Amino acid sequence: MSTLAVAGRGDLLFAAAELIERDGDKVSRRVMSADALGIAPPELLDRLGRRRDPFAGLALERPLIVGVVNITPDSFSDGGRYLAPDAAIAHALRLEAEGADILDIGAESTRPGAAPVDLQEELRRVMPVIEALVPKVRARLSIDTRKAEVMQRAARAGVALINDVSALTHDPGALQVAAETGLPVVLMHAQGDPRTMQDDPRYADVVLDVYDWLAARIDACERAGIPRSRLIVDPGIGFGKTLAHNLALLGALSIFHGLGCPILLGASRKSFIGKLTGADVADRLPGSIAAALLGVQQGVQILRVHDVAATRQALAVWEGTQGA
Ligand code: HH2
Repeated sequence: MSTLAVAGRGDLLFAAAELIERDGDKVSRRVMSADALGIAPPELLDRLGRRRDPFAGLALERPLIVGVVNITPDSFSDGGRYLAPDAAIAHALRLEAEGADILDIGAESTRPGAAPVDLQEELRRVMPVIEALVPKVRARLSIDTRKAEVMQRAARAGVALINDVSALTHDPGALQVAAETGLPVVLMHAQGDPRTMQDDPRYADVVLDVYDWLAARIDACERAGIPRSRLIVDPGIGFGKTLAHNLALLGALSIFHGLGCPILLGASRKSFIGKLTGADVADRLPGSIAAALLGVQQGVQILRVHDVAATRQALAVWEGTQGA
């Protein structure tokens, strides 16, 4: 029996795949063995199978950990703890020591209901922390922002990655600025704006809608001069999604390999864990680890987490069993 090696990885072999075709409201699904996949569009097979290029000098053969640094008063899990620059810098250094490959620095909460932060305030929070960390850390720095000017200033200061939860749609200048920086970009799916996104999110088929939306964002980026090899996709767990939507996406993460980009998963401490278990945000580490492992099992290459040491340990056990 032949297997399909996904994303150029010898450890990510699928014996079967589901071929899904959508035409308006009509969706056809066929589960087929890897031998029979020749009938799938060649371009799709190429995207599924092609080895992912390293980004920011990081290879993607084993999962990478992004540690979250929130310089905000109101983030859903750690708001106010790292608002002072020294506290944010110390936290970032701790996450690096715990094994973070990337540190994602953000100064605007995008939790449900969060109010937007104005440009000057975002710059005032984020730039001193980036400037202090650039000469100090080996880990790559990522800027978590929706604003073109923040992207530009952070890029000049030495960040290696742009992470935009609006996939370069929020700020009309973001596509061009991101292209000019030459940096890799995380395109995250969100439905609606943080303030209202949880009001009544609806999809025809959440997995296919998120997939098609990300495919359209990749096209827009390519047209703006950002090649696919510089893009990372993220289904945006918790961003305009009900519990059922989040669970459907988590169960179908491997479909996003069809976009031909590395996949980032941000499930850490999110509300679906609370909804499933009743755990408060401070007690969601076990559920976060379960979600992270569900992701890497489906070939997710990048995990965005608050608890780096615990995730590192879980990955070490998972990786240990992979070669066994
Ligand atoms: N989630 C959050 C923020 N940024 N970026 C990506 N790519 N993917 C995510 O899932 C994601 C993200 C929300 O988490 P956090 O930063 O801890 O909270 P807040 O937005 O309240 O600051």
